[in-house]
Amino acid sequence: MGFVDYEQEGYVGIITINRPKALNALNSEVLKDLEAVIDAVDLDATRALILTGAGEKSFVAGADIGEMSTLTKAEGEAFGKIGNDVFRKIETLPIPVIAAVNGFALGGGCEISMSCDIRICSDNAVFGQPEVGLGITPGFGGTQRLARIVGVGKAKEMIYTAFNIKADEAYRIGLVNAVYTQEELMPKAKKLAARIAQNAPIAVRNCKKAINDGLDVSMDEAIVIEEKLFGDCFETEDQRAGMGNFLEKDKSKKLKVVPFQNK
Ligand code: DAK
Repeated sequence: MGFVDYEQEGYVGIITINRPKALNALNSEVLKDLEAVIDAVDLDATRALILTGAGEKSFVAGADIGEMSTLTKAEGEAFGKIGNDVFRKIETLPIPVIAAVNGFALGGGCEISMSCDIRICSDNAVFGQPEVGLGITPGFGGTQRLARIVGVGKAKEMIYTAFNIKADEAYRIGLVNAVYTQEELMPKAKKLAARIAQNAPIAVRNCKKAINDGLDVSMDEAIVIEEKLFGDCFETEDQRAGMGNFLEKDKSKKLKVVPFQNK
């Protein structure tokens, strides 16, 4: 559809932002297409998503500066809301999302990668929050998510200076989990997604929810969230099959997780 492609490979869905002439910059049309593609994902048949950008140069080079340059305050707020809604949708999707960052991830590009659960990148990737150089603040969650991922000091340094960092530095500060060559990036992303998809889907979903929801509250409240989601796994076919396989002591037998079932 439009500026965003979707492919399904088994239990894994691959979303590609496809506007390479503008280095996959996010204008309102791209954001609307992205939202529609995410809304259309069959969550009963998909256990992990990969988000990437078309072409060899850029993941997402930020929000569309041309479109933003003429916005009024009210339009800027409306544009920010479309972006924030989509990013939050990615962050709170029940299934894990892997950002396969294949080049520039600047401004809104860095921010969208941070709304994903896991980031891996190619060795030509460049991350940064250049907004203060454009007279704005990172407005798609950058001031919030970067500090949570890399720590307050490093986030403030990156945001205040607007310096970009390369893949090796992104790895060093924990912004990405791994760096691969460009050729290796998608196969590695698919392998990681397939590994996640092999596991019990209800348990994986509950882990995502426990981690995300727990980070927003005190440890006492977080432990209660964890307890509920732990208990929720019991009596599922996944739990019975997973534990049953272990107890049968039959190592030749693979874990037979059942397809996700809406309870
Ligand atoms: N927007 C629009 N077009 C872009 C773009 C962008 N962010 N980035 C690149 N392009 C376009 C270029 O204009 C160029 O188009 P043509 O001239 O060919 O028509 C084409 O992509 C190729 O780019 P370059 O010719 O510049 O390619 P180079 O290899 O020389 O440079 C670059 C690549 C990534 C270093 C450079 O393009 C660049 O600096 N791009 C801008 C990066 C940037 O500053 N990104 C942050 C944007 S600010 C908000 C919420 C969020 C945000 C804003 C508001 N609210 C809550 C309201 C987010 C803001 C941002 O993301």
